[in-house]
Amino acid sequence: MKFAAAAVLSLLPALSYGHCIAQNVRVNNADKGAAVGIRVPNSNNPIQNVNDGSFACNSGYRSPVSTQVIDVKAGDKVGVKWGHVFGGPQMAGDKDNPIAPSHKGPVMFYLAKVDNAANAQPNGLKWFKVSEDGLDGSGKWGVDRMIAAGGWTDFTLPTCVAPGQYLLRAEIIALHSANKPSQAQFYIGCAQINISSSGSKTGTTVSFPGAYSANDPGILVNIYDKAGQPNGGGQPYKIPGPAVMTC
Ligand SMILES: *[C@@H]1O[C@H](CO)[C@@H](O)[C@H](O)[C@H]1NC(C)=O
Ligand SMILES: [Cu+2]
Repeated sequence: MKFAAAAVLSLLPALSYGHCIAQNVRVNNADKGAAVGIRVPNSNNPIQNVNDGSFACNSGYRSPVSTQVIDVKAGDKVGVKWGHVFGGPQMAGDKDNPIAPSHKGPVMFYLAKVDNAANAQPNGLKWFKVSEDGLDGSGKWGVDRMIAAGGWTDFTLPTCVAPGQYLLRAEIIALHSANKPSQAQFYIGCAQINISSSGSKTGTTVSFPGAYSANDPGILVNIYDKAGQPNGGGQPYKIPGPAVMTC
């Protein structure tokens, strides 16, 4: 019994956090497979410092990192799958898969042009936003829609985006404790994609780290109403970062 109790106790911290990991890519709903064309961190712990040196693409990847670059066309629906741990659930019936439902917040995608997506270093790149999904009028968040979709977050690649190789940065911010400084949780993963397109555009570019401040209104924020419901309290939610590019 002693051993069993200790084993249960040692599981508790992992169970109570309910974090997540970006781990698959799909194109027009075709799943490319686990850790294919995406750099998957070993740990599901969030980054909480907006100036963290790994804020662009996370760090501590599962080995070997995929050398695949996924072909996509402008106008395609591109998705990233999130799970509580690598593979999805941590155990049978895991209620924190794909992420703990408490972890309300926005979902975003950014692109950065690179020479070779298979081995591009994520730091020092110029990122532009291609998608964002925050709080809707019914009090539902991007994370709620991610959970409803079984961990998938998809967006449509703008038809006017310039062709070439890119890192695709998928990001979720969990805001359940974000009323206190440095308690917003950033989950980040980068996919390796090759865009074919007749377009020539990018959006307003920013740096990671650098684009966000710890006290941005979408990062230091109380998302609860007076009754404790995580619906934004009737206030619109200001998604961090630049505007989504337009064609
Ligand atoms: C990227 O896509 C173009 C157009 O389809 C193709 O010619 C090129 O070989 C691809 N590059 C990589 C690295 O996949
Ligand atoms: Cu968490």
